[in-house]
Amino acid sequence: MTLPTITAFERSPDRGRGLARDMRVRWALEEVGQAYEVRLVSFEAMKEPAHRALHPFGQIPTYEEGDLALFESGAIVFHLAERHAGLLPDDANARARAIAWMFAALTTVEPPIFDRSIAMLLERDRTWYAERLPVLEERVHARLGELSSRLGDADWLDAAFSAGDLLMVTVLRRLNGSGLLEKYPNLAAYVARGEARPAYKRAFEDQLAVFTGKAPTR
Ligand code: GTB
Repeated sequence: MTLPTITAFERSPDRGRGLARDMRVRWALEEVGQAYEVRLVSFEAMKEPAHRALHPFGQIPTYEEGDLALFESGAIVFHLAERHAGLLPDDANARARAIAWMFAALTTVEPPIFDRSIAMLLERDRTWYAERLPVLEERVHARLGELSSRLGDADWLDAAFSAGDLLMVTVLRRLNGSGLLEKYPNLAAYVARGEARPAYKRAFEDQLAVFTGKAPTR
């Protein structure tokens, strides 16, 4: 049987820290127990017509399964969650709430976190950088404070771990080591809880192996 194939960076700029968005797809595949193959693509190849036929914006990750080709990490995770058990609850209302958390992760929490990262990565030499950074950090704090209040002392955003938590943890991970997440101990513990899941660890090791050139552990 042909396995689904995802694409990932041939050389990820994060040096194997699992910050590129193939990580969330790998994690979802591991959570549902679906074996997969990875095709590594260079920055040049991503912009070639062959890859753009899969991904209109010339990016990773993509997902191919039989005659289905998907792009957008959120859509891929949602597809996996719909086709396999383990990432969305059976109860219709709980399922709808988990999907709401998927959207919240990608459209409410990720944008300010991503904007801050991009500024730090690409805009440090701009004259307005010193003024802009605190504004961006304040936006991140606003979202973290709200999320922290909602999570409280619960383990996961709703009753059980779901695709909503998977996406939220991958989004918050980008703040690891920034000092921002650490101001919200329940969120830091939430991220650590996600990272402690066996499926997460397998996905992380596999993407790290691309960077180190070492064979994955299994
Ligand atoms: N909305 C799309 C999705 O969710 O799938 C966004 C996909 C996307 O941003 N892909 C990035 C990409 O292909 C990789 S993940 N970029 C190449 C390009 O646009 O030419 C973003 C990313 C890149 C690098 C790091 N890093 O090194 O830390 C982290 C995240």
